[in-house]
Amino acid sequence: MTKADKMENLISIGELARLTGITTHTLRVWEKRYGTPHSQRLPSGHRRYPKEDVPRLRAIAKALESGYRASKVVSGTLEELQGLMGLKPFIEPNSNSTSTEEAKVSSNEMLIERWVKGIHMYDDDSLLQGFHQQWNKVGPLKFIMDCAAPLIERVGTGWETGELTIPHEHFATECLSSFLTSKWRQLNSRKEGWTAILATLPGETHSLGLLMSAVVASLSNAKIIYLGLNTPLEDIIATASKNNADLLCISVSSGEKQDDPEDGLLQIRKELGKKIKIVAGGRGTPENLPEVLKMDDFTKFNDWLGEFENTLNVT
Ligand code: B12
Repeated sequence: MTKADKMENLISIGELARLTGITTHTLRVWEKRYGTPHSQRLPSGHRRYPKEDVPRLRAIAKALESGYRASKVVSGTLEELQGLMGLKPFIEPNSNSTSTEEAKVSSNEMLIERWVKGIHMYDDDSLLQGFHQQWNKVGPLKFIMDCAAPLIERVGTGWETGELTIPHEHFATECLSSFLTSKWRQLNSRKEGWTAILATLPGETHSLGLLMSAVVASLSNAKIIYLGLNTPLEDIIATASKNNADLLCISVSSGEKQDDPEDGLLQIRKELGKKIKIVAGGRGTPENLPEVLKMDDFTKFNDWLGEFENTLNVT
């Protein structure tokens, strides 16, 4: 390849930003922080990038949209990113039209109904395969928001109306629980960031809210200590203190058999140092507790985690 050919394959930072939707500022920050995308400098000092970087950076932009953190994806190869996200989102046309939105909603409803059919037939193979496919297609955050949460809701309604039995409900929650557990543990395999403890209060028997929180929290750099269901208050407090936790996440379902969540949360808040933030979610979470952040929406939780992480000064 001649020097002229090489130059023809190089583009400016502005052009790269235009082609990938990633701002020039972000591209510079990533190069400084992660060493990629790597630029060559012209004698004038201006940056030039190989055109071949465009598909990889588009894949990174897509992964960020799905909730992955920059630190997890910026250094990935195109193949790794495609594996992480599934190939399909990259070749789908970009459209914001109402009809596309409607089509998405109805196809999502059809998807949930297909899974409910799998639950009726106790077909765990097809259910788990469906979860994997959808996860790869839309990414973790959308999977939680658009698939897992609506499925749980739908199972709850099915149980209330008598369409689904208690064994169906147990079967569905077991399949989803094992799937979410394997996924958040995979995402959390890099255990070197700040520390988040995830737990439920004494008497809690519903775990899916906490598992979904674990998936979302795993998109950050946090090392997660997952205590799960029905944890005594003193153990939550001791674990958070001994491990210098930065964040404690509690999920409170609306199950009537648990101890009073307000008392539990107030006691934890009182005994933990103020440095440890507490976030609680789930429909049984009491309102307006001092210094307990109530948060139900996982997109907001994900955004909040990003901001919180910045205040901790970790990457
Ligand atoms: C799955 C399920 C079960 C499973 C739980 C399995 C498991 N491992 O979790 C099983 C079958 C065991 C079960 C048992 C029971 N259940 Co149940 N169950 C449900 C169901 C369908 C989902 C519950 C759930 O996981 N909710 C938690 C999350 C997913 O929902 P959420 O609270 O709205 O939270 C949202 C957000 O706030 C966010 N979120 C949650 N936590 C957190 C945390 C953070 C940090 C953040 C940021 C966000 C967040 O996530 C959700 C997103 O949509 C609900 C119906 C429903 N639609 O919720 C009934 C439901 C909770 N169960 C109910 C009942 C009554 C029971 C039983 C008492 C039934 C019985 N008679 O035996 C038993 C309890 C047994 C006991 N010993 O206590 C009732 C509670 C009613 C009430 N007000 O008390 C419900 C509402 C069903 C109903 N409509 O009557 N249940």
